[in-house]
Amino acid sequence: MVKNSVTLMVTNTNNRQVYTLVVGLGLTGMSVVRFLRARGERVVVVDTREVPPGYDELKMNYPDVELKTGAFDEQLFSKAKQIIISPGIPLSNPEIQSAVINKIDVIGDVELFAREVTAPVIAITGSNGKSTVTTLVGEMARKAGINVAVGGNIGVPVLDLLKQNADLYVLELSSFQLETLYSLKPVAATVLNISPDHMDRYQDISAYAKVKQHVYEKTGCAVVNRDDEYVKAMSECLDKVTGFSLSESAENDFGLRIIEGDVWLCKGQQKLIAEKNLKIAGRHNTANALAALALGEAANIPMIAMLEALREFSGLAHRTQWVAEHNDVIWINDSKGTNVGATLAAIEGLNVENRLLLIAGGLAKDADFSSLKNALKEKARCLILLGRDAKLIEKDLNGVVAVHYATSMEDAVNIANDLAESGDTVLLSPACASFDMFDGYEQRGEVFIQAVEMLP
Ligand code: UMA
Ligand code: ADP
Repeated sequence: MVKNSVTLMVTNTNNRQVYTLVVGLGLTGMSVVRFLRARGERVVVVDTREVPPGYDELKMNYPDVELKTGAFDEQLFSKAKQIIISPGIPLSNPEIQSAVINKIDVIGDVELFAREVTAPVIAITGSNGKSTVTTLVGEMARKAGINVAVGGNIGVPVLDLLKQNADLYVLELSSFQLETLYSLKPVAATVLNISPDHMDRYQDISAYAKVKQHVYEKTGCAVVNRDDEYVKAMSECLDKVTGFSLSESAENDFGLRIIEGDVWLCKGQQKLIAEKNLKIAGRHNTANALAALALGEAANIPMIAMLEALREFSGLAHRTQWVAEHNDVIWINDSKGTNVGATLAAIEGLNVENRLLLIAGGLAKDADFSSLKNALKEKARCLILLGRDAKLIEKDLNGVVAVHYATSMEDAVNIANDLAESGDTVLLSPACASFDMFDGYEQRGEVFIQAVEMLP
């Protein structure tokens, strides 16, 4: 059991305490503590979790930093000189709301980063494809010999990147992070696409899209998905725009052209690389490649290096990752498919008419699964559901495909193995978050892979 510890603090003349309040002690909160303590600032940390993830590190390395766990104490919020909020805490939280009313600066870690960074930044958001594009742009820069740092929502908190003293920063930003970011001026920024996600945190998809749009506000070049209605609407009032599309490329945009029977990624009329020479599969990944090229060009990464990186990049683990071929059945791990749009893209990227067995389910985040109906009708033989919200998925799909229930990932894999016939493909793409059964999507994917490897 952790002991809550708050001591009496010195107040300044405004009756405000001279401390910064760090809300949340996960990856972000811990990086904020490191950053602020390195500047000698006084820091108090709060977290509703009894034993937050950063607990041991804080006690070991910063024994002087006060930590209060459990229910938030409004007094600590209203007396802070500044509040740095972790992305997992919504701004609608009542203690945060009253701090805002009291005119206390409430910002996120990325805002602190933005106030500090001097090198150019590329900012990437969207509902799906963020990590793929962020990694790819990082690889492109590396190929060009640029001292680049890659992080953000992808895993390394942005403040930790500053130590690398990079010449270019490539950041994946979530909508949660964008809610508390005000002064970042990215050399290039993109909203890759918008489809429903985190509907348990936003009122509706428009509210969610509006937060994502924020990334374009101060950018030197807005990279815009011309195929996405939400993103297209965002671009109407922007100055410097480069588009990308899976249709024929307009003058200075990135797009596709068919040249002598092959599909080419092009800039305007200029052909860059044939789609068949990409290692990442599926049209959604071609869109990701086009977005990465547009972002890289805006940041002056040489085209030759970008194309070399594209030829080599084979994608990230847990994203439509080929796992095995077993008894003439192909097994694919798309554990990072954590919302309906991602799962739809994964299914559509497979050439499996009526030969698909989909394993899905977990935490639905208030999603509506009915947009999977057509793809499942066309491609799937059956659906194997697991996790807390499995029943909600079946309800939304309204009998469009046969449903089986599994009690664990191992059970799901065994059921799929029993049902699969020669030539079938089994895809794990849950369309849900994993935290009801796993530590995260990585663990869910690993358990799936292990279960497939154990098959007789
Ligand atoms: N939490 C509490 N009480 C608290 C603080 C947090 O219950 O006082 C809960 C949150 O509700 C959340 C969890 O703890 O469920 C983690 O929240 P956090 O803000 O402490 O998270 P960090 O460990 O700082 O990780 C965050 C991102 N997590 C979230 O936005 C939820 C990580 O993205 C990111 O890699 C990391 O910062 C570094 O920038 C993860 C994520 O799931 C991968 N992101 C969402 C997504 O991609 O869909 C947005
Ligand atoms: P994010 O970081 O936004 O979650 P990832 O690059 O990790 O995105 O990909 C997560 C999943 O989203 C993939 O497994 C795939 O199913 C799907 N996906 C990837 N790129 C796209 C895209 N451009 N459009 C739609 N879905 C995509």
